[in-house]
Formats: sequence, C-alpha cells, structure tokens
Amino acid sequence: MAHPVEHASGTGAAADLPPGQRLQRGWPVTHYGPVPKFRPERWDFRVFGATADGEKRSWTHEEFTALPYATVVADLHCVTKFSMLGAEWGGVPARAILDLAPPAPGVTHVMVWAEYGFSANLRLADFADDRAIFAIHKDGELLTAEHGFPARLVVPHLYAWKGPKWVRGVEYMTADRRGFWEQRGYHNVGDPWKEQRYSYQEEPGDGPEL
Ligand SMILES: Nc1nc2c(c(=O)[nH]1)N[C@H]1C(S)=C(S)[C@@H](COP(=O)(O)O)O[C@H]1N2
Ligand SMILES: [Mo]
Repeated sequence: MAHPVEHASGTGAAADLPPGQRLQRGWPVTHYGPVPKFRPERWDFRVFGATADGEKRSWTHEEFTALPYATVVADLHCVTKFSMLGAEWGGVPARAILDLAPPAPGVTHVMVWAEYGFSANLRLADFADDRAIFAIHKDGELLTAEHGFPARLVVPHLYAWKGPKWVRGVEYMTADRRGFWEQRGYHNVGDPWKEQRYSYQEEPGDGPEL
C-alpha cells in the first residue's frame, strides 16, 4: 500500500543548521571503504529478522524501483560537521517497506545493511518516521555511484551516518545492536539537534553496552 509522504519545507537557511554544523558548498563524498560496483542482476533488497509472518522478503532491482515512490526535502548533517541543505530525495519511503513486510510485534530496532557489511542501527520509531526514505534520486537525478546508487537511506532527523549508501536490506530486531559506526565511537542514537555525536556522550538507555 502506498504511503503518502509530505513535502517538508527545507529552506536552506543557515538558521536551520544544528549546533556545531557548518554549511558546505557542493556535495562532498564521505564514506569508509571503496565504492561498490552495481550489478543489477545480482542486486536485491532483503527484509529479514523478526518479520510478522516469520518469512524473509526480497525484491530485485526492477521490483524495488516499482515500489511506492515519494519525495522528501531534507538536509544531510555529517558528524564531521558539514551540512548539505535542502536536497530533494526521491525514492521508497521506509514506511512502505514496513507496510509491505511488517515487523513482528516485538521489534524495537532495525539494522539497515549495505554493501561490504556496512550497517547502521535505528530505533524502529526513527526508521518508521514519515520522512525516512530509501533515496534513488536526488534533485530529480539518479544518485551517482559515490553517493549511494542504486539506493541510500536518508533519515532527515539523524546524522547522515545513520543512512547507509548502497543499501541492501533491513533486519528487524527485538533488541538493539550497534551498527558499523556505532561500534566505532559514534553515538547510538545520533540526533544532530542534541549534538549526539560520540558514544561517550550516551546516557543510560541510549544504547547497548559497548
Ligand atoms: N555504506 C556506507 N554508507 C554511508 C557511509 C559509509 O561509510 N558507508 N558513511 C555515512 C556518512 S558518515 C555520511 S556523512 C554520508 C555521506 O554521504 P555522501 O557521501 O553522499 O555525502 O554517508 C553515510 N553513508
Ligand atoms: Mo558522516
């Protein structure tokens, strides 16, 4: 079932910057490791873990691009302090994945998986946010390889590392577990408006023991 996503107002004004962030001209490329080569015939997007019916789901690239589509205007805030404002992301809302492959009632968190084993954990509520989207396009153009083609997650209200580029699937979890950067010193929640950059800032309840 298609789920409508509101167009949010991204004004691009510097006043919109979370604390400690600065505006970046252009769009830098930031990631760990090499840019994966996209092979459409080998690509799939999987949902696994604690699904409602106990079954896994997977979509081929062709099927994935035929899923419900929406656009969201949102900013990207890198924890290394640059922000890119007001991009229009087009793609498959995270909500659509939750509707098409529902999680079991006990699911509290998700792990979003990408090529080469990169991962980011999210609270289910953050993933289910109306503005979280598996972007395929930015400002009407297909993402380039270095920016995450064929799809990247964008979670506008969290730091950008919570949005894996080159995504391959989602694991539904009944307990929290740290993803790639969350195991390597970044905050388990990652709210830029609270400046939750590093794991040493975590408070009880923010994440599992390191
Ligand atoms: N697969 C993968 N996705 C990733 C990362 C990464 O290392 N690997 N880095 C994240 C970080 S820290 C940021 S700031 C953004 C950068 O996206 P960009 O290169 O399109 O600006 O991608 C995020 N997604
Ligand atoms: Mo980042």
